[in-house]
Amino acid sequence: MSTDLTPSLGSFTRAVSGKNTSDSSVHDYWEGLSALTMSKLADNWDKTTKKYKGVKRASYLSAEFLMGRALLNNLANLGMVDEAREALEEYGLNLADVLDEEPDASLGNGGLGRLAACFMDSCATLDFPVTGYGILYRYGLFKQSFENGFQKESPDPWMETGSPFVIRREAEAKHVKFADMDVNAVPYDMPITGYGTDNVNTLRLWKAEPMEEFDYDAFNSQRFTDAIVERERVMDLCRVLYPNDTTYEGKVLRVRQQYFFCSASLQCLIEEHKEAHGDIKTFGQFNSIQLNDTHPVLAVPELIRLLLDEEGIGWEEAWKIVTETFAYTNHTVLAEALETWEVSIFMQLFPRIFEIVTEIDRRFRSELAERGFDQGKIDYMAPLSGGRVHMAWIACYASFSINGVAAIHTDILKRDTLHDWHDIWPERFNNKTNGVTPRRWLNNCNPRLSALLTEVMGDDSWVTDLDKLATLEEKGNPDIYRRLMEIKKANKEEFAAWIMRRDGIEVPTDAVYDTIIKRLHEYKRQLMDALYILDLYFRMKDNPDMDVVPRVFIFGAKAAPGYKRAKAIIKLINEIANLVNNDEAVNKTLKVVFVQNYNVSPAEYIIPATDVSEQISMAGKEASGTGNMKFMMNGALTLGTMDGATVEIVDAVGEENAYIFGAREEELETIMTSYNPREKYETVPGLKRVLDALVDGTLSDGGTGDFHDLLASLLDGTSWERPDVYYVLGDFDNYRATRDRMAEDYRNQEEWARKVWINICRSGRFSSDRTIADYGRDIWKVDGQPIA
Ligand code: AZC
Repeated sequence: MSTDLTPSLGSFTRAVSGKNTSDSSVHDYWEGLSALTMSKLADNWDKTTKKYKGVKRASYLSAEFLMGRALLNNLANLGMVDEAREALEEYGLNLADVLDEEPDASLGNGGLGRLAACFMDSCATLDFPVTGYGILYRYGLFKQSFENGFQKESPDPWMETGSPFVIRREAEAKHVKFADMDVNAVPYDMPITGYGTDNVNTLRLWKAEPMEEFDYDAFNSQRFTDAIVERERVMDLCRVLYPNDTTYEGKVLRVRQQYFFCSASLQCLIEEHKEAHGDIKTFGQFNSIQLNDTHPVLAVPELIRLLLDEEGIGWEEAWKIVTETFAYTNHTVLAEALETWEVSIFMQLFPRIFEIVTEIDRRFRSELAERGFDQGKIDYMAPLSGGRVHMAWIACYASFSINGVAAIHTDILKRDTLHDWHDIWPERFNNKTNGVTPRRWLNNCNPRLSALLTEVMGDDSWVTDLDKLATLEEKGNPDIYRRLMEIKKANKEEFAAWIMRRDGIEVPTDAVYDTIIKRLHEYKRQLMDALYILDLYFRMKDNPDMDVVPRVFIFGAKAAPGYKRAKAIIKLINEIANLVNNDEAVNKTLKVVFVQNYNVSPAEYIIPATDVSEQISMAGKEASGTGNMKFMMNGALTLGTMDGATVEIVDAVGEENAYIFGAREEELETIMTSYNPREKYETVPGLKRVLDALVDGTLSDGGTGDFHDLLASLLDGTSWERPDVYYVLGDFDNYRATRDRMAEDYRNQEEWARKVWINICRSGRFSSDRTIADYGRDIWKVDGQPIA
């Protein structure tokens, strides 16, 4: 049957391929369908953009937006999925294959960047006048592959030939000046469609270009290469996303990137504000700017600069506007992530900004002195101290709101990381527990479960009101439980087919899928997960009759290229996978799968298929986590520590519907003062054997010495670090017992499914719609502005 879309899909595909439809490739169809989708949203996008210019609005400044793929999300929001599927079938194609042609937009490292993407989705769905501002990186996060079990990085050129979902807006370019170069900042806009609304919001990503296409003087005077080199230097600015979510390399370039997108975004906001309201002095009444961690904090001195130097207003007035405008979100308590920069970088790149920071510092110091603070405290908290600029302190001083991303995290900020700030300005502090969008992370990635929820509810209103799932809980019955397990099984089959297609790996589907997917970090303790698997392997070898519930252990993780120990852990997991998967005595029961190049779109296959969600960070270290929420919505049970938002998940479902283990945050400080990992090594049954396997020839690190170092980090520490700072060996025994118990519980399918149902039905509060409604009401003071 021919549908409405068939002829236009043909036209768009011909237009992008320059071929007839039968010679067009699957990729051409992806581009054609994407272009067709853009044509459907264009008018509403334009309308929305115009509407937002006149109202109280918010801007989300973020160095990272981990958007993933756009086509399915846009089709779903436009209600076009079925039509698109049918139209493609007319041309002999299936939708899944076409969707798989789209490269992920990986303009982010991990949680922080993906959160920004979920927020964009919720803002659009709530009709909130919120625009995202970031950087159009040419290369997103590196592509990961495994060579001999070692991580190898290669570039990820995600839009080398353009992207159908990114529109260049040449006419709105801005001029960003550095002491040593002038840059043309060209905005590239991405439409952000919402679900059940006509509004289309915008994510604006800035690209750095030379001011002139070419330096003709240089060219004419034979300095041809100089002209090229200068061009490349400017293009370098946006070339790459720094592949590290806690510490930073390439400092000068990193600071340049930060200033670049902050300046361009602010120029744009000021211009639009003046157009709509005339008076620059009301800027703060019409604009809230959320600083996504410290990366965009240069927006603070830059706004002052623009107000002083371009708008001609005085310092007092400018500072007032600043403090009405900015709000700061902290995403981690890891000390190494609080950015500080050598003052020399500021002096070299932008002396005027340095002058302004110096003045902020002077005023801050005198304000604190007036409040009676001693010099030591003032020096510690000042924006400028020890020859460095402290970005987090600038953020805390300038912002009217400071928030953490889960209740426990905000408590730790108040009590510990930012307690001096909390002492002075307690009213600025608030918690905004993270959330994830139920469109991408349930409705689109898990159509089977979504159909069941819609059927039981009688409509799909849960997609935009996830709290409604709570009303389904009492409808749980053996039939629903059986269907939940069938859906999970079907999702496992889909995952298995995908990983076979993608990496040629075979996985059984009649097993517990037990998953850990997140950036590789010692505090996240993927190592503890790996040690468990090795221990289970040895136990099974010792007891051939041991009755073990079949398990597939899934890993997905990238390590920062310079993070040696994290890379050693990747190699270790791959070695354990080798050992287990190739041993006939266990490989009918256990399978270890390390998914290469973990990213947004692999997560969309992995999460719906997973039974067990591993959230095993050392308590107090994971600010929130958002994977934990995605798993919960998709019916995985949490195996975790009381950390981040897992605490709130347990609060929602009850400890009896989750598997919680390990030392608590409040006891760890005391525990760690007398902790001796060697004692665990000697006394916890099985632990010695597992740890010895790292260095006794059972597992090979390819002669690098990496496993030796790994073991030493657990048992001996280094000159700069105590042993086992993340308490891996301390929590191991409890983790093992809990994980074993969990696997045993899986045997009772109906009881398991009942817990799954409770988890799904109580996941409402982890929708990013709830989070964004909280930001909108408490921080930004914005309302829905529907265009229709
Ligand atoms: C992450 C946190 O580690 C994670 O717990 C949280 O869920 C996420 O932010 C979103 O708030 N942090 C980062 O990705 N990066 C930095 C620099 O904190």
